[in-house]
Amino acid sequence: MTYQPTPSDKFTFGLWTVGWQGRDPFGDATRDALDPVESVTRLAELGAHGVTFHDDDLIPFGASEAEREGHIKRFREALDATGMKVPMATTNLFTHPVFKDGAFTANDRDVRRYALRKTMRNIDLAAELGAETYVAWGGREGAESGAAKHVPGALDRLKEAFDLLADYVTEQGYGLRFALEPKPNEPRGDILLPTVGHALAFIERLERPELFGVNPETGHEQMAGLNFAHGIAQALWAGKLYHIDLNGQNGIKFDQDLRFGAGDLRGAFWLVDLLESEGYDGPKHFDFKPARTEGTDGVWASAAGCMRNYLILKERATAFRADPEVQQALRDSRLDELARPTLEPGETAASLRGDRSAFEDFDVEAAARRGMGFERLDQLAMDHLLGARG
Ligand code: 3MF
Ligand code: MG
Ligand code: MG
Repeated sequence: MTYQPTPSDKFTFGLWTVGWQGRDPFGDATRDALDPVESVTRLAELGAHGVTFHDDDLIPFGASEAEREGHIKRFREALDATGMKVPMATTNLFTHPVFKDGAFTANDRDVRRYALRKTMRNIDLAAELGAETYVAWGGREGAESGAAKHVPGALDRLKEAFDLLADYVTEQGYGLRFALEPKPNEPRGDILLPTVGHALAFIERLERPELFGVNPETGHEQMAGLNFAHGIAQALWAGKLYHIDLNGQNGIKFDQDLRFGAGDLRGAFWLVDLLESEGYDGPKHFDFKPARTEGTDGVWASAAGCMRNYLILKERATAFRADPEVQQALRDSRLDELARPTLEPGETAASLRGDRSAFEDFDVEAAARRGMGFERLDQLAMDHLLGARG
């Protein structure tokens, strides 16, 4: 295996990822700005399928209409020359100080109206460029202190914003769906819709829930100590995994945005196993930050590493599932029984109550003594992940 990605792998990168200059809360930029055209070209050479962007990644904030057109034209030309796609776009509603108290949920009403207009303008561009997904990460929608934000009221405003945007894409006839990106904190002390579960519940309160899914990010769930693969599994189960942000994170700490495969490697293995075995066919989007210790070569090396690690893990997960000993171990652990409904077809609460074998004659102690075989199963997975089998 060469682990050489091709566009059919559907790997995509945000312009802001490889373009990150290494500025952090304690230090200045360590790299020069990257021209989006160069990012498109280099990522195409590495085997990516496409790029994604925030409005301000492509068109510097405050650019005139003529400058805006110029940036879009050069970008389009690079896409045409390389065959790169733009499956997703998003809005920067967090960098400019005007958004310091949020965008769709800012206490200031004029800021909220401005945020909606900024978003609608970039939705038009996203649709023109053929995007299918519009991501919304509410990085500044939150608070640092209790009385500063009336959360039920803020959720009303968030619903109002998304209902309006859904009406807008419907009226315009754009084939766009929205993907909400949860994050527990950073940059706000606490962010609204902190986890996949919060976002899924919120979506059901919207007027057009079918237009909304989630864009979970590996590190965002892991910052809250959650099992990312479990969150993704629930999003898939709900039919709501519209997009995904892949990266690496080492446990509960600041948002590390490591390249995919770095950080929690076992978590990454189970994630790839899930995406591949459940047939997720959307873009595999990397939202990482090449470490600020790296020069330009290191940027491209870490982008290549994201894709390479995904392909290695895909190979390992496929070998794990195909291994006859694993298949036997799965049966020994009764995964086939889990797939079987608990009730017989047509069975009711009354017939269950009438089944003595389910209760009166059930040997609770014998069932309690059965081993589950999970340790052996997990060691087989570990052997595959470490390349010690198959
Ligand atoms: C922050 C993020 C964001 C979102 C992006 C897309 C800057 O932790 O993950 O990246 O992914 O805004 O909406
Ligand atoms: Mg992030
Ligand atoms: Mg993200």
